[in-house]
Parts: sequence; C-alpha cells; structure tokens
Amino acid sequence: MSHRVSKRLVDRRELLGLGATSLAAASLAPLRRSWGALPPASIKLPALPREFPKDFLWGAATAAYQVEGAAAEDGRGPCIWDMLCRKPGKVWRDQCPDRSADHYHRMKEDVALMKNMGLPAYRFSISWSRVLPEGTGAVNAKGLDFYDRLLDELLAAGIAPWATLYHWDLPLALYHRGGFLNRDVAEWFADYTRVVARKLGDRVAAWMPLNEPQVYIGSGMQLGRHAPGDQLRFTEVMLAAHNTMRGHGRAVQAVRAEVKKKVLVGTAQAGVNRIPATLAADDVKIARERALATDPETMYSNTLWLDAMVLGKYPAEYLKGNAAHLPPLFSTGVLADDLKVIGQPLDFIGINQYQADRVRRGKDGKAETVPWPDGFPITASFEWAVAPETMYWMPKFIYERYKVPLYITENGVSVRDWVSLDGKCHDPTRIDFTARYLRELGRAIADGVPVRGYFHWSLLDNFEWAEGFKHRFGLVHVDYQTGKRTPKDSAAWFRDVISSHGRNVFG
Ligand code: BGP
Repeated sequence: MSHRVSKRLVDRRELLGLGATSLAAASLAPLRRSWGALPPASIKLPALPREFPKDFLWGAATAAYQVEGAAAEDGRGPCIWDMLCRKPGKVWRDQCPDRSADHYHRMKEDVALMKNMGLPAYRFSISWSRVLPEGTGAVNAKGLDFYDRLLDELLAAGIAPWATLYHWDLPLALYHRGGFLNRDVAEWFADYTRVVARKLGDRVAAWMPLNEPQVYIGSGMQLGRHAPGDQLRFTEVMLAAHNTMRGHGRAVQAVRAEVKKKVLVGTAQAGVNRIPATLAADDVKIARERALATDPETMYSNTLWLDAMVLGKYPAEYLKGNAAHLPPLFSTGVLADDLKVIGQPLDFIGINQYQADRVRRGKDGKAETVPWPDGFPITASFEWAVAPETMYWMPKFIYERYKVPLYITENGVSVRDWVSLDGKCHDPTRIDFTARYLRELGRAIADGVPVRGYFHWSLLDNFEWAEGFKHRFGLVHVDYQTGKRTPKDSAAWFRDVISSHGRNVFG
C-alpha cells in the first residue's frame, strides 16, 4: 500500500522526514486527525541537485577526550571529565575513557583508515591539559608533539587538518581556579591557543576555538549532566557563557596574530533546530523565528552565541528575557568592550546537526511544537527524531541572519551496531540516515545557501560523554578491549559519496 501513495502524499512525507518507501500510510492517519486539514503548501522547495559542488569539502570528525585514551600518559594533566567520570552514577555504567578508542597510540592506523576512505579533511580537537597539564604555564612537549605528528601524518596522506581548540575538556587545575567563572579564563585560553598555533599553525587548515558552548555551559554548568557537573544560578551561567565567548574572541585574535598563512577561523555550534511542520508560509515564518529565538534561562540557543560572536551584540531577547539574572558586569561599560573582543570577524560558522523540533503556528497565533507521530523513526541516542529537513532549514535560517559561509561540522547517528559473524559491520541505518540528511543539505546548496563542507560525526566509535560507550557513532567500529578497527559498510559508502561528489545520494 505504501508504494501506491499519491505523489502529493509522498512529498508531504518527505517534508515530515518520513521515507516514502519505508513507512506505512497508517502513520499519517493519526497525524491528519490531530491536524485537521493539512494547509496548502505555499512555499516551494528547490529541487534536489544531481551532485554536490566539486570543491565541497568532505570530512569526518572526532574529539580528543572521546577518542584519545592515554589519559595519564606522557604528562597529560586531568580535565574536568576525568573528575566527573569518577563520580558514581554520572556516566553510564560509570565508564571512563582512560583508554577509549586508543587513538593516541593508534593514530597512524587511524590516518591510514581515513586515507582509505578518501577523506579530504579531518576535524579533531586538541586536549588543553595534554598540552598544558596545569592549564597555564609549563608546556608538556610530549603532549604537543602528539598533535605535531598527527598533522604530519595527515598531510602526508593528503588530508586537511581542521582543529578544534576546546571540545569540553577544561584542565581540572583551571576548574579549581574558578574555570569559566573566572574572568582570567579568556587569557588562559588565549595563551594556550598561542602555544598551539605557534607549533601547529603552519599546517592546520582551519581553526575552531569552541565546540558547542551551548552544551558544555548549559549541560555542564546549569543542568549538571556534563562536566563539571555543576548546577549554578543562571547569573553565573550567563557569566560563564560570556567568559567562554571572550576566550573565543581572544583565541581568534591569537590565531590570526600567530599564523602567517591563509587560514580559516570559525566556530562550531549546536543550538536549537526548528523546522516548519508544513510548507505553509506561516509555519516557515514561525520556524525561522523559533530557530533564531533565545528563550529565558537556557543556553540552548543559536542567537545568544552567534549574535555575540558574529554581530558583536547579545540579542535583546536574551538580555530582556533574563533581566532578573544579569551578571553585575552586564550593567557596566565593560560589556561593550567585551563584546568587541567577542565579535571577531569569522570565516565560517560550523553547525552540528542531529535532530530537530517541528513547529507551526497554533490557533492563538503563537508557535507550537508538533509532536512526532507514533512510530516515527528515532535514533539510538536520546531517541531523537530522524529529521533530515533540518539540513535544509537550519543552514538557510542561519545564513539569512549572519551571511557567513557555513560548514556542517558534525552530523551522524548512533546505531546499536556490532561486528557480524561474517566479520563485517553492517550499518544500513547509518547509510540511510546520512543519505537523507545529505539530500536535504544538497537542497540548501541548490537554494543558494553557501554550505562549503560536511564532516561526519564520527570517524570512530568513541566515548559519548555522559552516555559512556553505550552509543556507536563511528564510520569505523572499535573494539574497546582489543583496539581492533573494523570499517563499517558506511565507511565504504562514504568513500563513494566523496568520490562521486555525492551523486550516489541523489541518484
Ligand atoms: C555533539 C558533540 C560530539 C558528539 C556528538 C554526538 O554534540 O560535539 O562530541 O558527542 O554530539 O551526538 P550527541 O549530541 O547525540 O551526543
């Protein structure tokens, strides 16, 4: 029956993130009942292209704490996640990534895997406490040397290194000095950036000072789920957000001052993703508003961060909605000076895309979230709705506001995959998920949104923060007991995506 649905219905299913072939028509029935008559589509989506632009950059991503292991080797200092992992009940099954994917020791093998995959770029992060065990002061030469060797290996394999400077692993010593609540953190971060940029700047292609401050400030300092596990008053949360963005600004300045060659500097973030529930103009308008909104008492916003980092000001909505919580500094002249530091010119905005909420205009004219229908496809991690349309709408909304070129710095899916009896790791769900998301990304590009590249999360299975090793996001399966790598079916498929400029996802 599902193959015989009308073209119009198929289009609507695609709009809702539902595959025309994989879903029973029955799943639409309750939806229709609860929505009444579906409004006429008044926005026309651009057609899918046949391929991605020839100069589109393909890559895969990891982060130091999630893959490196070697937690206490070669002089690495502890970070806040080492502390949180040792608190019972904070991480799934109290797991600690002391060894994790052991990338620290298997780096050459991992670069060879990337080469086999034909990856043109690799996004990785640098562990601050591996380079500066105390966060400031003495440089750990062995730690820095690891990244030096990684870059040489990547370049020898023809892979462009994309470096993130902070992917959630604050040196524990700095946490004990107040961490992001200490105004000095911006200078600590700038000093660390200078050390790294001096050594690696001749080879890194692109720099991202911060990855997802929404998460490490929001989940780490307000909700207490991530390291350092604090639940602070919102005033302090706002101060921590402000200070980490001052660090971002100072790091951008440091990279530009230290690195002589032409280099890209940007940021990677994951705010909130909101997509229209239908193609009615009203719903699209309200999705745009909600995607660019800053709600009170939450760090989960795109604009709170990007307005500051790109436009050099906080959204009025952020200041007004949190008027009762403003840090004292916000009522002084220091704020304007700080925002000048924060708002450095950026070459790109990186967005990490996984799930989305769909919204529409409710009867009272206000936005309302439309629940996903029963039986809707969800991912293994967090049971997120599979919502490929976020790859069309979010780049579009973000670009419209900031007019800065974009990269998808993360996108991927956790699947409960394992190595089969035939010795291979079959992950059709990851292939299908990624193809759906890439198709919608192609649509955004066809619509004129300058998305310049895509990094798959992740190259390797790895430590998924508070979820421990429960989730597998990799294109390559990792046996954590032996370290053995098994490229999944998706790795071979992704190689074809890269070599065909994505023609296989549209075909
Ligand atoms: C991003 C993080 C990554 C990785 C990824 C996995 O937020 O930057 O480090 O953990 O998420 O997806 P999830 O958000 O499901 O944890």
